[in-house]
Amino acid sequence: MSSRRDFFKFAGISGSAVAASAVSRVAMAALPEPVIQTRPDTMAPLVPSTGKPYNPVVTLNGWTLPWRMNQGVKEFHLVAEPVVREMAPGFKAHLWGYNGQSPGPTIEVVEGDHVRIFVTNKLPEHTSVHWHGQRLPNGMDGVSGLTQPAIQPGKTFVYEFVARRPGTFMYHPHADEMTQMAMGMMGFWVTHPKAKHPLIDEVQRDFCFLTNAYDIDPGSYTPKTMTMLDFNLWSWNSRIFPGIDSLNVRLNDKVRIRMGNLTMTNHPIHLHGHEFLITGTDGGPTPKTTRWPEVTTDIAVGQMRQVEFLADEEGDWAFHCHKSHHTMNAMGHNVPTLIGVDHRGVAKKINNLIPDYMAMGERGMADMTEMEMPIPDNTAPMMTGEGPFGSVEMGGMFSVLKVRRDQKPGDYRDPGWFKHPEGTVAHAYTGLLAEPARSESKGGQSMPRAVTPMQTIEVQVRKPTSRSGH
Ligand SMILES: [Cu+2]
Repeated sequence: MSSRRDFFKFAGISGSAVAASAVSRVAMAALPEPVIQTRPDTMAPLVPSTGKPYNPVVTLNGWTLPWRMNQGVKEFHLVAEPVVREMAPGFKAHLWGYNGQSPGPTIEVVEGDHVRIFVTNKLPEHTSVHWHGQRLPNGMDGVSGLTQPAIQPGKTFVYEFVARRPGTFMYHPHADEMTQMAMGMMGFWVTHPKAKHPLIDEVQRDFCFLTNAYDIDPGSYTPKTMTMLDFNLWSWNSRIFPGIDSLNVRLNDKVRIRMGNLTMTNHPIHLHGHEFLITGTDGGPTPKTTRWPEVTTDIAVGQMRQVEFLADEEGDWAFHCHKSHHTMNAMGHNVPTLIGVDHRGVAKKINNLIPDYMAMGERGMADMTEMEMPIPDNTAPMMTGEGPFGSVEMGGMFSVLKVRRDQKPGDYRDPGWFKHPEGTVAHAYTGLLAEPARSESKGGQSMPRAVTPMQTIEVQVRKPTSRSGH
């Protein structure tokens, strides 16, 4: 865990690094020191030491950007730059981000705050920052070409506005968006209410993260930015399971999770063991009359969702995107389904030619996690994560909500795996097995069986190939 003092220690190092770049030392002197984070860990919430008090958020595998008060104005300094992000232990990606990480740091302010954000561009191309969901003067909206000239490499721009409404927001470039978002440029923004708000409850734990996606070939480091839909890494805050930290809470904590989607597809985010309410969107807190219980909420592209629940069930509860391909890491999709196909003979023949060849999937894909298949360097295994009962067979957008009775107040370190009370874990049945009864009812609403046996039809599907083939 890094403290505020550590942040400024980093700032000292990074300050000189920035000054050495294209931005002149004189110009930088008037700006707040840029604070750089070098670690992908979930940092402790940044408790405000200046400005109005609030309950800070926990950014999953991320951190909050410190600010300085300058005559009543909250000043932040974002540095857009190439970064190396560890997406999971043993797997690093060369991304673009802000202040040393992708995503950039979370910005936390209070409703009514006068905010000034300096944005220094250390990318090889121009950029801008759009403050998604904010009420602000049109010229501060960050759409390059439309509301401002783009920020050229080496230049610093200033954005300034009053955070007018409380809620859950994000920021991202509005310049060469396709490239810059595919490279990981984005960040979270939370505006806390200035006083007790009728639609914003106090919570003990307030988490936030962005969903993002990358297409990085196994063994390589840089995302393919032309990919439109077929990404191979589905991440939360540029981390993939088992690299995503668990969400640790105390039994009976009121918990809020804020999520934003900056990928190219929707994500139905699903929580086990609890029901939640949608208490906010990027449009603000939802009216109480619109809230109903759910266990999955679909977050469309460009949307934000804020969910809340009482963590009143102890255990290790899975929390993940419900698109099963989004809980897998890098894999090829152009392979046929081999379930039920006995291809052992073929595998043996291929093995004679290619010793490392592995025939996969005749009993499903789970075998993949058990076999030690050789993979190129710097590649995340397809499905991984070791749990107390074996492989979790998950990757990508997957984490665990850990609800513990004995979590000490104020201590939200990972408590390890849940110790299940005796007799509360599903187990192998060892008694006698009766033949399952097959329903063959002739009455009621069941369809009568055909008198003559139906003709067996074999379906052959052939892919259209060249015209001469048919
Ligand atoms: Cu998903």
